[in-house]
Amino acid sequence: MLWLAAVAVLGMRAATARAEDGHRLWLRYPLLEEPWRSEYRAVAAQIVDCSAARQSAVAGPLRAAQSELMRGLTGLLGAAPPVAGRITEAGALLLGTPRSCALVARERLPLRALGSEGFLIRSLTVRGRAATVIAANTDVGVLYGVFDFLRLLQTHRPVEHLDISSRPRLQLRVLDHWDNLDGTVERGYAGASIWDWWKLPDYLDPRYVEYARACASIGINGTVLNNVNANPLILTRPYLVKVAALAGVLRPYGLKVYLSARFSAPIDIGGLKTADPLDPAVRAWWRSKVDEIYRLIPDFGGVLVKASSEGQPGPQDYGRTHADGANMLADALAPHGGVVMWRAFVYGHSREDRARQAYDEFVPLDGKFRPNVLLQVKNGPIDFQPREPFHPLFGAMRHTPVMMEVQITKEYLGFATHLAYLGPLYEEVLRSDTYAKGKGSTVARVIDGSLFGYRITGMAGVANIGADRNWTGSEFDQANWYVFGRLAWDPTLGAKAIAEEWVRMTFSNDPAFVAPVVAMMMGSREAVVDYMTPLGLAHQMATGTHYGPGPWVADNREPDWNPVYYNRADSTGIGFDRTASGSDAVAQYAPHVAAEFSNLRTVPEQYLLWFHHVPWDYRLSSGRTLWDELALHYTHGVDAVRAMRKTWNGLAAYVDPERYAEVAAFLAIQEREAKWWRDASIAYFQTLSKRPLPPGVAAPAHPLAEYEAVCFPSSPGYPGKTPACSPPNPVIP
Ligand code: GCW
Repeated sequence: MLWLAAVAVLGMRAATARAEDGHRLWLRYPLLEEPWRSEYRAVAAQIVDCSAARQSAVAGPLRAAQSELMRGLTGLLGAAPPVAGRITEAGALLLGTPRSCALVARERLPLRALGSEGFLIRSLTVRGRAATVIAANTDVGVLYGVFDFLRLLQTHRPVEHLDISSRPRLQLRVLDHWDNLDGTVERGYAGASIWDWWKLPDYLDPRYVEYARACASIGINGTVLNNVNANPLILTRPYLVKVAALAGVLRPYGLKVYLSARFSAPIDIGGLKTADPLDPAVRAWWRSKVDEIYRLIPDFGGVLVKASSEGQPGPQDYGRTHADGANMLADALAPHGGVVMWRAFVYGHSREDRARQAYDEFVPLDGKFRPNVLLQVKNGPIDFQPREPFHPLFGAMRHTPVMMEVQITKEYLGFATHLAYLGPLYEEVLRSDTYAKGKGSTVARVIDGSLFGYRITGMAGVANIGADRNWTGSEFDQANWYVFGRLAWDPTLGAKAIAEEWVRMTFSNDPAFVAPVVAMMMGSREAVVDYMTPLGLAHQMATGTHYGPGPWVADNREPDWNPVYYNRADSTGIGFDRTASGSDAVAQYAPHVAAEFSNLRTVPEQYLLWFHHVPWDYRLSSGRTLWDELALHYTHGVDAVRAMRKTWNGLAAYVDPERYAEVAAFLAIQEREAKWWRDASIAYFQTLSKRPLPPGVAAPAHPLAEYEAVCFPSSPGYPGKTPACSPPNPVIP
């Protein structure tokens, strides 16, 4: 009981002392107003610690669950509810598994279908008293149930007559940290890495527990600690000891640890002359390395591998296939129950169309992978753009589990300062229909395994987390971490409903705040698409940093690093012909989808320039020419940001001054940069289209040459690689 009391006291102090700096994410648990406080008090009048063996005293998910419940209720209700070993009053909260709690066992609840992570929350009568039971087959299921129950309270839902059961639809729900061992984060915009490798394993930053709580609260159950552009040192003994210490902190929250493995590690740190996956010495090295890892971390999740991709070493260096490489690692991991997440992000520069390559390389290998290999495929065929059609590998791998990788960090969507809620992006791809087995073969059904019967399923999100107080570099980017977890738990949930949950928990339940903010979030990603890459354009960002517009860039060594490679704009028109008259990448989709995308009349306009090279005077569904429509989209994007600013300006009364000011300042940055994007893009494309701007569309503020000269001596997320800039010209935006 003592620790419960201690947690309660600490929780209360914390709630009053801390400024609203965003650190508490969606787990703020502010004091509820009436009538909710009294209503919920009646349902949460008592916590019953029914674990006969006092399992809740042992560090683990059950203790985490009890402690979270106590923390949440203390904050929300204003006082810690009493804890007792048995039910003594109405409004008891009972949590446990049939094994940990006899009272739960006696209820004979329908738990079987919940699997090892699902939970049930039910209002019932126990020993003549009204009670709410949060039950699961496992302790971690109970933890997820507690977070769900607290979510109901935080969002003002009725809780008197509950009958909820929930289980994750995907097995691996993982964050991929692109964190380097020196503390930098590739494509990270929230400060340094949260992993303090220098002080590990001796010092365990309290942040690790906070991170684990936040992940568990949205069902994330795995974390890849290091960058896919991997430093092999992570696999050396000193680092593995640090990893084991971290794993110990994360374990009670159901989080498994994974590592990115560099394919050449046998050479880099093993002293071998080769990393050929068929070489017996190499195979033996990996087996013993993996055995060593499991001796230190018995529940280690497995490895993530970027190989033969973007300059990383891989099996192709030895004339072997991706399957040869993945299977070698899979064989080493299989005896321990570990998995290999093998990335399909591959491209070679000489190709006519980079969008084709992953499909061309991997489809012939379908069925050749070991059962513990998952192919990790980005949501679109190029690279986390503001909008891409779904990747053609979804639906094409019938015998190899395909998991989806999305980017939570906003490398291509304005870094941390642009407000872009990614729920609609994730939802759009999850709901895309691959037609692999006829209508209804959505990407969600591919990755949840129901379409092809995959035995392992998963979704990965490239984390947007760093050491900034608010974790993600901005308040609204927290929503992207949140929505990723919720959709990985259940890809059929709606982005809008999730946004609403998040707003209510993070800011306020006041309808006068919730409605406009949710609307603003739901439109925000489309605004970015409009001011950066409308109508199916992609990869128009400045080289390397990916900060700001660079549609004119043509001087990169590798053709497919150049925006002009993607926009293909010339005097006749703009867009990448991926139909049969061009690269024919469209043929990689199922015939129904290919036919829709190939046809200029049926291709959704949002993908128009992704699949077609279109004359400037081509008439769109609006009746306007492509050129006019393009200019209007850029302009709408800027207008939408202006509207977001206006909305936010009207909401100061509902938000604490700290967070209000941050969002307001970032929206001002976003407006300036959106205008920069619009102006620079229009200025460039107009030199090719040679057409006047439609009425109502303002001319760019500066001549093209000025936009082309913009160069930044440094920018975040691109450690050590920022291009030389002389003289630096930060005049625009
Ligand atoms: O989007 C690109 C990024 C790289 C990244 C790569 C990948 C980790 O610009 O920074 O490298 O994708 O996904 O491997």
